[in-house]
Amino acid sequence: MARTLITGGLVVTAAEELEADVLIEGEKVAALALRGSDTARTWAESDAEIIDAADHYVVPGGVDGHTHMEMPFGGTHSSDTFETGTRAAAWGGTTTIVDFAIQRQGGSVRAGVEVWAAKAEGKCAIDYAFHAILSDVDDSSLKEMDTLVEEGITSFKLFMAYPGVFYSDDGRILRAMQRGAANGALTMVHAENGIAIDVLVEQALAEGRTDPRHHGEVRKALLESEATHRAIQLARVAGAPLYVVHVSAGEAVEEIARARDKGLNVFGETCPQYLFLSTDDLAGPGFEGAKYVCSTPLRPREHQEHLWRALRTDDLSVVSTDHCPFCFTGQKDLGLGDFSRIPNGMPGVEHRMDLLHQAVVEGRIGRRRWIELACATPARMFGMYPRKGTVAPGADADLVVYDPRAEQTISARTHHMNVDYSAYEGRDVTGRARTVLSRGRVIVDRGTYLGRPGHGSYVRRDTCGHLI
Ligand code: DUC
Ligand code: ZN
Ligand code: ZN
Ligand code: ZN
Repeated sequence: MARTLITGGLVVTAAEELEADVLIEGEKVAALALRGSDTARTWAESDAEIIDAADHYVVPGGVDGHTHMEMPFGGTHSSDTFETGTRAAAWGGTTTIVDFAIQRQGGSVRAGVEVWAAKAEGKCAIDYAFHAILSDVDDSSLKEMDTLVEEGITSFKLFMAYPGVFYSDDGRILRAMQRGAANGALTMVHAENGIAIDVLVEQALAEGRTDPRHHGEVRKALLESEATHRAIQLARVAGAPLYVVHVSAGEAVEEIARARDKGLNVFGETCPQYLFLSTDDLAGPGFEGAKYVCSTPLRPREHQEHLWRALRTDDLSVVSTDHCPFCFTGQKDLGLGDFSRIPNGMPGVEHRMDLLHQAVVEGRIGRRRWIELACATPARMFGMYPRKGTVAPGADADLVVYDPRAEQTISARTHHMNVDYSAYEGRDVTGRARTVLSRGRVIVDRGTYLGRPGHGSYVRRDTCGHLI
């Protein structure tokens, strides 16, 4: 079996920081040994291939629990395929994604999963798993939930937004939550009052308010917090754990914090775009704001401090990307003259680890919290821990040798995502993945891509019942 030794680095996990060497055997981490110990000296003299990590961190590969590769939306598809999107993720030190398989209205949940499995099969550079989106909750889809959970799809997303497309009413959401409470699945909710939003969209367009910035104005923070509150109460009634995706409004954070203070199994996720971007970007010149159209929308800058505080207090527990890229030319411009036709979503899978590391550099969060938010908690939340999300004997050797001092300027000219703009164009960040391993194989090293489509394998996830 191939043996690789990562020497000289500072191992950082959610739990600890250790000056330790990491021995990899095949696809797994075999053992850690403290620097200078007899064990470490014995390893150094063996025939293991050496990766020098002096002056670097050795961290678990990132786990991005929220991506949308090749997602159909508004007559087009998000522009990254599983091949291009997972390659870009690898460049940025992310080694596992969880994408969303969509049940079409009138179709079965399984049919949606099969479509997504076919898109991903043989294409991925890194490991991948699926959540299922329920767009049509009825007796047969509820039954399907049970079998899918047994097959490793252990989380289901419901939309309180997008009437006529993905939307579920409260009764359907309650039923799905009840089923999840019974079969151990985690219910995820897109919490925005889509019925009310559609009224405001119609009024805005009728009044000639058609620019991208109106996307943010109609999708009001109050309609996010109202839906968040409602989702929490429904989850309480069902006795189900709840995961609220892409939280952006301070008022929604307050709802989650209140629920958590009561001891409820309610968890919140946010994304880099809500931490680093704002309605100032959405109000950019001309049609530029379309680059920043996503849902939930970007908020006024003052919301950012609420999100950062919640990341420190654990009222928000995960940072994922909601990576859902659409090209500015040819896709976003479908909404010229009508913001409601701009495909919703932003690129981000490549830069999550670095943007969050920038928050470490700036003293907003600590190093271990960085790994907890980006690796360990998403792995645990979605039933993949400790196989993913940590550096420990028996874990998959998904590892990143991270250079905390490397300077980079984010730009569409140098990124690897298949999209013609960067939401962070020109932003300087300190820190970068130097060497990335996926299940023991080096897939990125010092600016060279060494991975291949199909190396990434499907991860069958455990239930999330342990959260209760
Ligand atoms: N929000 C987005 O911005 N894109 C995809 C779906 C979603 O809920
Ligand atoms: Zn959503
Ligand atoms: Zn609290
Ligand atoms: Zn999403």
